[in-house]
Amino acid sequence: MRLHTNPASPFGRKVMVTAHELGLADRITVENRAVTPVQPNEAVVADNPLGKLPTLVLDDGTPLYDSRVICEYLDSLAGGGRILPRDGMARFRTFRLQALADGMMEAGVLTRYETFLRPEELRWHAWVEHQKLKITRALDWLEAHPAEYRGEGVDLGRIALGCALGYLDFRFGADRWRDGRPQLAAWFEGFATRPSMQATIPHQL
Ligand SMILES: N[C@@H](CCC(=O)N[C@@H](CS)C(=O)NCC(=O)O)C(=O)O
Repeated sequence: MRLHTNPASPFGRKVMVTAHELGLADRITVENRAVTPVQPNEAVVADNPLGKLPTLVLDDGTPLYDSRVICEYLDSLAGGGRILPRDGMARFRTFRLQALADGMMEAGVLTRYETFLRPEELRWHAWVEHQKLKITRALDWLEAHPAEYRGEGVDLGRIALGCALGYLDFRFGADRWRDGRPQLAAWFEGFATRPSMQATIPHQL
């Protein structure tokens, strides 16, 4: 399998952390790509009309996207039920935590595009402020609901959350998300030591 990704992408990291946790990382050839919404990469577009990372290409040439689909595929390849409870509310709580973490990553990536990529004179400050407020509200909710992510083992919700918090450290360290959030900070301190997280620390290409 080939993975179009980038070491700075939190969604790409989610896929690679999942692959490491499932013992599948050595079956994936990483193809690092530089993409932005205004600079698509031809090789990525050939496999995914949206031009987004991550995109996985199976050995028979079938492309899979987005990160949620890829992570579910990897779980099924590893036998199923490894990082996603098979049924019951536990399954939907895991999906919900993933959705919350993905939303934080999305708000972070959009903020990054708006503040880094968009020409200064075209920037919309209120829009950035409201993307950041999404992240703040999500962090506050997580601090108030530690039972949603604490506990033994690893699942897709926790993987996504680890990648979202790692992305905040990588791109928005000055915002100090740990301040006033000791439960979440303590959880991340432990989760970040997992070999899967250590093997995928974000960096610029
Ligand atoms: N929902 C997608 C989000 C992926 C995403 O936003 N990827 C960014 C990189 S972190 C991207 O490819 N941006 C380029 C673009 O939007 O054209 C997923 O879960 O994979």
